[in-house]
This record gives sequence, structure tokens and C-alpha cells, in this order.
Amino acid sequence: MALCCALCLLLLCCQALALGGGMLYPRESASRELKELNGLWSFRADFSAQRDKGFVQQWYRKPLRQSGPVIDMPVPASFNELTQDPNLRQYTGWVWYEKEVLLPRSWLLNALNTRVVLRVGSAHYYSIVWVNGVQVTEHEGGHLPFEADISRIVQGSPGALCRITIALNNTLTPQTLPPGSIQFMTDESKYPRGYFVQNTKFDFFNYAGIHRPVVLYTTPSVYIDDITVTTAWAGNSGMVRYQVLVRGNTRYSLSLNLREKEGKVVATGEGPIGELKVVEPKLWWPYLMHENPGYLYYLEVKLSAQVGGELSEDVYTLPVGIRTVHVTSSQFLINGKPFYFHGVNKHEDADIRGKGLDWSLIVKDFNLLQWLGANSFRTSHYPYAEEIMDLCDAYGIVVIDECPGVGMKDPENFGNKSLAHHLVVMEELIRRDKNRPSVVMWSVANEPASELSPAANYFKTVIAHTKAIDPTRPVTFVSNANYARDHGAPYVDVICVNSYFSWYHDAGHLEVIQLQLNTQFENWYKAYQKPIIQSEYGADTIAGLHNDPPLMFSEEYQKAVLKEYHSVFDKKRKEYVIGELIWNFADFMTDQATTRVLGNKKGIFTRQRQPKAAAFVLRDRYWKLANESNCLRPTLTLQFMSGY
Ligand code: GCB
Repeated sequence: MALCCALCLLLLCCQALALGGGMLYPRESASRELKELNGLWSFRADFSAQRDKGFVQQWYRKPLRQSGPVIDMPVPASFNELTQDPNLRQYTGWVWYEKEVLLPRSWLLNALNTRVVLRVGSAHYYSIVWVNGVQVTEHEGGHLPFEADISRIVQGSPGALCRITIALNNTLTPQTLPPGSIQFMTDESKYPRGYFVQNTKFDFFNYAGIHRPVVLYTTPSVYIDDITVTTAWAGNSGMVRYQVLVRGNTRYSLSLNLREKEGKVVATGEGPIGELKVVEPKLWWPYLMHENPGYLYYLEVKLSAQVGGELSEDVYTLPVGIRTVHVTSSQFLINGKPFYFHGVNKHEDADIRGKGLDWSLIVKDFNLLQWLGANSFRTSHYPYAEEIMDLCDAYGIVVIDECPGVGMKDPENFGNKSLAHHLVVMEELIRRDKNRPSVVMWSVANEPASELSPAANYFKTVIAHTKAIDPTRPVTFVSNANYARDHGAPYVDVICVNSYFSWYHDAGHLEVIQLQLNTQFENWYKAYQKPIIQSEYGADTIAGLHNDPPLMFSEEYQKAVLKEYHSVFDKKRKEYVIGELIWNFADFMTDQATTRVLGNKKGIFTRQRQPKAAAFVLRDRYWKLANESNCLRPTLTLQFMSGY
């Protein structure tokens, strides 16, 4: 057995991400077991004036039901819209979740060689986690996973009962991502004493709760902590470069098998760093660019080590797509071929569930994307669930992966504290999604106040950091600033621009769209000679509201806006426009405001996923664009190798 030396480990640590560890998606294998903790949890919102009663009374010390009344709360889900209590809908502060779980005896008996890990897919916004009353971790930020090794606590405690308590705070500050602020209303003639509201400058409801699955999983004590792959191809050979990070011991051996979909081994490797050569590789292609999109290989990593005189093995299998991404001054190339983004912007949003993961909604949305002929989306305005990203990899849906840098409108959002946090969020996002073939570009923000002077150094730093962690993907942020005053644009690889002509400007004047859009593109291109994506455009539309000639908010008006934009896209895509992403895929909930009618209505589908007239306009267009590349119509089916 080829034992690796401490030097190799050192080398790997140097090349690993700044967070110094991995965040592999929890998968079962011959060496790993998994227990999902989804379902009903006990829940209490702390309505005390300072929201600190739970800490003062140490609610984590004993079962939550013993410190006061609890209600049932589903996980994953947002807590906001599940009860009839309007105060819980708009609650800001600490809420408490608790779940009691029985652990299998096998997890506790072989303590020397079993790690038990608690992993939260995402919880919004700040989490503190206790197991059996002992704090095991805390994490800042929604939308991204975090975990804690809880072996010592559960293995040392009598019995197999494990009580998990999570305190969660949805308060946003000028330094969080996204930012927000608490405003205290002190005029007692208008507001009760102590009255406050949470203000944000982004256009979606600040749903909170445990939004993604919580799981317990095991690994052996010497384990595969992280895998990083990058891919390339030339002629008829493909290359999968890998790095494996092992923890628990410096003496181990690693063997790797790269399998094709049917299970046949196509390349093998040994050791923590290496290259696997694939003869006649099946490349990962976007949906509608190839008759077999989203082709995935499976990298099976097997670790062997001696633990207590016995052989211990860990096995982890990572899906891998072989593809390349390049940007020129006017094109976006996937596998060397020009790729045109014809897609959507989405939200994780649904009535009742809020931002909680819901498989039925996920499947419906992918079926609608397929129906629409969309080949891509942007994860506006935060990282989406890993389960969604898995389907993008498998279906060939191309993703612009956005971090929660949204609503950064004030100078105080560009200070050192915000910057330091922004860098950590990018590290966490890349750590999670770096191996995904569907992710072709990182977006570090949406519509920040990039004309403010501190934005120059801010975005220079965030983008340089992103590229330093992942040199293989282009980086952008989405701008609505004036092209001549945008201090962040010099650092991006692709210009992404949002505009709402004849909506927020020249309301109702469809006739100015073409001229203004043309000017927008020309200005940006002359200034930067970089390819441009129209990253948002659209119009609010109340389904069922009709007016012809078109008037704002009618289905006819939404169709008309789209058609005006499309005629300019058709000219400019022959030059340097490389994509169009409609705002939005579906209607979604926002804060209450005089411009929002039970939320934002710019969806081409309603919130219940029924098409408005504009959906058919877009469908005709997207299929026309797809047919230009002469490709067959594949059906989106899961290509995962059985068992993964
Ligand atoms: C935008 C924002 C998006 C909003 C949209 C709108 O520019 O990026 O978050 O929802 O406009 O409808 O106003």
C-alpha cells in the first residue's frame, strides 16, 4: 500500500481553501451512513423585548418543552407563513428549534473509528447549535451549509438519545449578506414603546427558518474531507485533475476509480493529487446544445488507513462533468463552442413553505424550464439548495452562481467588516459548488451601489479573492449602475446588466425600449469590450388582467416588453450580447409596499407555476434559439448512476 507522507498532506493544506476544510455533500457509501432529520421539530419564537430570554434562561439545557410552550415546525421550511399569527410572519430575532433523535447503537459502539457529524443544509441567518446542551458550532449566513463533528458528545453520553437545539436569528445588519438594518421607532405618539422594524433594500421577503435538510452522517475517523476536481480536454482525450484532502491521520493510501455512467472504470489513480486521463471522453454539455446533455462520470475515492491496528476504509463518490469554460471579448465558450444564455432568474420561493426546500416544487420547476427551452439560470440572489444544483449538473442546466450580495445600497455596506464577511461567503460558496460542471460563472453581487467610490476597492478585492480560490471560472457581478460610473465593472469578466425600460423609467412607453436598450449595450461594450448578458428585464403582470393596446400590469404589456427587448437582443447577439435572462421565472413574495401586489409579479409563471401569456412568447423564442443550434430535444432525466 502506497503510504502518503506528511509532506503530501502539508502540500494539500497549502492548496486547500482558506477555510481549511471541505463541505462534501453527505452521501451514503460502504463506509458512511446517513440519517435525515427532516420532519417536525419543536419550535418557539422568543418574543421577549430584547429577544434574549432563551439565552438568559438557557433553553438549550433541557428539552425545549420544559422551558415553555412549543409548537410543531416542519424542517425544511420557513417559519413565517405556517401559523395564523401575523407577529410570527414578520418576526425578527431569535427562534429556537429542537429535535430529539435516537442514534443507532452501531454509531456509538465503535467510537474509536466512527465520526458522527451534524450537517445543516442552510438556516437563515445566524445559527448556534447545541447537542445535549453542549454548544457544537455557530454559523453566520443563510443559503450555505455548515456542520459539526458531534462524536465526542453523543458517544460520551448515556443512552442513544441525542437532543439537537438550534437557535436562529434572522436579524440583518449593515454588515451581513444580505445587509439590512433595525429601525427603532421612538415617537410614542405613533408607536408602542420598544417598537422596531427590520428594513432591507432587496426585493424579496426575508423568509427565515431551517430552509434545507438537516442530517446526521458518519465517516470513519480517518476520512475523506474534501475533493477538488478541475477538467480539461483536447482532441480525443479528457483530463480530470484531482486533489483529495484527508483528515484524521497523515498515513493513509488513496485509490481512485473514474467510472462512466454504466459503472465501467475508465481511469484509475493513486495518491492525493493526480490526473486521470479519459480516452474519448463524453463531454458535459448544456441542455439543448447536445443530444446527451449533462453527462456525468463518477469519481470513486477510496481511502485506506490503519486505525487501532485494523484496516479502516472510507469511500466517497463525486459526480464529475468534463467540460471547459472560456470567455473572449465577445463570446462565452463551453467546450470551445459559443454558448448563448437563454434562461431565467429564479427565487427559492413558494407560498406556505417560503424558502424551504420542496422536492415537488423543484421537479415542477425543472419541468417548466424544459418546457420553456431554457438552458440556464442565475441563482438570484443567493446560493440555491445543493439538491437543485445536483439536478442542474445532471440535466445540463447552466448556472450563474450568485452569492447573497444583494441590497448593498449604502456606504456602510462597503466597510472592512462587510468585505471580510463577503470573502468568507465566497469561500463557503466555492467550497460547496467548485466541482459542479453546471456552474460556469460566479456572481459576487446583485445591483450593489457600485458607483460609490469604496465599491472600487471592495469589488477589486472580492473578485480577486474569488479568482484566487477558483482560477477556472469567470467572475461577474450584476450591475444597474451607469456604465461610466460603475467602479466594479473593470474587474469582471462578463458584463451583466439589468434594465427595466418602460417600467421603472418612462413607465408605459414601450416605444422607447429599442433605442434605450441599444444605447445601453453600445455604451457598455465601447467602455469595456467584454461580452454582455442582459441579466434582468421584465414587467409586473397580474395574471388574468388584460388590456389591448397594452397597458402596464396587463398580460399584453408583459408580452410587448419582451418582444421589444428581443428585437434588440437579436441584433446584438450577432455581436457581443451572450445572453438574456428574464426577470422572473415566477412571481414571488416581497416586503409589503405600494408597488408590490402580494409580492413581485414579474414572473412569466404565477407563484403557483401557471403560465402567463408571456411564457408562450418566451417559449417560442427559446425553442427557436435552440433549434438554431440544430440539436435534438433531449428529455431531462436523472442520469445519476443508480445508488448515488
Ligand atoms: C431588480 C432586482 C430584483 C428585483 C427587480 C424588480 O433590479 O435585481 O431583485 O426584484 O429588479 O422587479 O424590481
